[in-house]
Amino acid sequence: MNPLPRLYAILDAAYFSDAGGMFTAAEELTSAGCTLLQYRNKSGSARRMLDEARELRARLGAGVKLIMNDRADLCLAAGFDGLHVGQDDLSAQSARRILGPARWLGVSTHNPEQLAEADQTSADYLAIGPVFATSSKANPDPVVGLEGVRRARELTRKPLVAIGGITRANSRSVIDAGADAVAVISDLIREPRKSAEEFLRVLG
Ligand code: 3NM
Repeated sequence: MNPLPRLYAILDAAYFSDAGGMFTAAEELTSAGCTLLQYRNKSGSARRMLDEARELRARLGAGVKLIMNDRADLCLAAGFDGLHVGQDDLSAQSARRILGPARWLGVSTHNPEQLAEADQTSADYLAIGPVFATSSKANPDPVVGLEGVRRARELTRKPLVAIGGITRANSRSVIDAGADAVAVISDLIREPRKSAEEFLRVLG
């Protein structure tokens, strides 16, 4: 896989009152220069998720990498570039069997043990979090802090994505602690274009 861009935007359907708002946000993010987006929808039906994912694929150029959260079937059906799985989703091995070798596979981890285990899989990148307190995830794991990012960096040579409570104000410290990229939900929502531009400026 190519090196990860520094900014990994997550479009969480729960933050948008309608799909149109999410599509507009996606277009603003990509026009600001964001090239990696994840579609996350923890409550929608499969049919609705596929419709929304296909619309994102159709609207965003081929230069934008689209990652599906959790659902390998919808990743393939929507023509997405990769899949992101958590600790309670398909295992990396099962996901890889469905995805094939070319699509990206990311795995969420929340402590050194999970990270070391995921490092042994065919995952293309690993995520560590929550780095800081977050209100975007139900029942988040304990905060790992910048120290958790440093520790994760020591444990893997795979590209490392930090997630959880990351903002324009603290993102540089997360990269300096060893993350290759930051994944962000809430600090991109209010003004997607402006926020993405500012993230890319501080992370550049
Ligand atoms: N996963 P925000 S934290 C989706 O720890 C997600 O793996 C996490 O949202 C993890 O940028 C998180 O608004 C929420 O804090 C990230």
